[in-house]
Amino acid sequence: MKTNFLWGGSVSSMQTEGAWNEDGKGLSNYDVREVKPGYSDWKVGIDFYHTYKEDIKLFAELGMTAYRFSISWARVMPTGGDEVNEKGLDFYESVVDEMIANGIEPIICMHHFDVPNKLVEEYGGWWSKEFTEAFKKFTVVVVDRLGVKVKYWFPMNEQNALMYSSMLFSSKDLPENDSKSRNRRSTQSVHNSHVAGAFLRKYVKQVNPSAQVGGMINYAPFYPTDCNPVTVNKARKIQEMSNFAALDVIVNGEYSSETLAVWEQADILPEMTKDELRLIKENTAEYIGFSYYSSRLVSEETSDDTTPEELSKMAVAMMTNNMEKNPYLEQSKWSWTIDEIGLRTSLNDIYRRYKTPVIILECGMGVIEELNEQNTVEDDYRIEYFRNHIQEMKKAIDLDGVDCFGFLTWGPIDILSSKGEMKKRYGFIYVNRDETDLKDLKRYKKKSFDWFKQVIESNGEEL
Ligand code: BGP
Repeated sequence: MKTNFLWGGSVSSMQTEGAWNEDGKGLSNYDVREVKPGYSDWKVGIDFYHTYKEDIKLFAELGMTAYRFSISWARVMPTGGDEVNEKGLDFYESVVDEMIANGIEPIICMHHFDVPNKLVEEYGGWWSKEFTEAFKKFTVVVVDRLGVKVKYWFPMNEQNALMYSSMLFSSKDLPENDSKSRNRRSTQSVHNSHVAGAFLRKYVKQVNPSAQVGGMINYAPFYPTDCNPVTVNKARKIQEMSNFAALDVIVNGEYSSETLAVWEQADILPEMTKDELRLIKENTAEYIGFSYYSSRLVSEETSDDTTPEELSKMAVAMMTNNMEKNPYLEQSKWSWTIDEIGLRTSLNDIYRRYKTPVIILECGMGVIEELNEQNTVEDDYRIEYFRNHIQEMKKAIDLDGVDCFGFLTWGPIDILSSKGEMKKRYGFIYVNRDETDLKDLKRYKKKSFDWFKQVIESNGEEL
């Protein structure tokens, strides 16, 4: 392991910050979302907006050397128009300063699915050119303020999710049965997001040539359930379109021939100008970040339609805990398979194809937990989970020659899940609240805190 290997954690703005209507923040698409019974709203999160100094102290005590977070667009630009909220920028600058003072490298993800709601009302989502232009303005404002202080940047969380989802954001105006229009919206969203991502990389480098600009996807290996060549080819094709279609553009600056063929066949090619394609080609990623949670199965019955709408059905199956069970693997309570060898496979798949340094930006397992009488959680399962995953990562580095420069866990401190659950806990630090009762929001170290601290101190030697 390299001596400057980054160890740390990742979060997003809306899952942590709270302060939903404070200091000039505008309404985001999350603030206006319907809250289903048993889930939390997004108003308080874990109150990081007010507790960041104490939280960063805890992260420093844990030994973390990197922390990846996102910028709430509506906190910085309340309506997504030209108005800038200086207090929002001040907040992020203080967070960055605090991290640097504590020896923690900030890694900024500009966009983690939360946007000013006004933009959604006006333009719908990523398929709109106006929306994409608004993102560029947001980028300029944030990079002008933080560009010289922050070394690691990337534009979007799990950029391939744009491929999966025709829902980013409102598609209410489209008839249910009009799948061609939905697919076209997805491919246009994908393309516009690549334009936006390339713009961010270009602008960051302009402001700070020594910064490192990357890209990020969610990676899952797709295993064929049998050796029938039909199944094997389906798995390959789904893997190609789910994982590599986005990475090819992010890292090589070009759409793959397979992506273009699939889109052409389905008559869903997006509009792409020469200038946009040049921007994409000239501003590729210097590192690849990915989130890793589980592997997936492809069987003979799986559809080999790899248009965005079909791929999104697979992603939805995962998010709704409806995945096919792999008989060789355990699953979490949310039916996500626990597959540490899949992490080694993923690292190899990505590094061999792109020969570009990689960083694991999310990894973890959601668990229902309660504080015991000693005000801690005996989370031996988390220790085991991370021990196994780190061991496999080390094999990828030491035995397979992968250039991996960091391991960041998802939610090093308990945060709201992507759907707004508090019971799905990932952290080394327990936060005392549940879905609807905010309690006192106090932080408590779990047993895994000391274990991960020792892992970092020994640079991955003592597991
Ligand atoms: C990733 C998202 C995160 C995060 C994580 C865990 O896909 O980038 O926002 O929440 O998944 O998912 P969940 O919170 O649903 O357990």
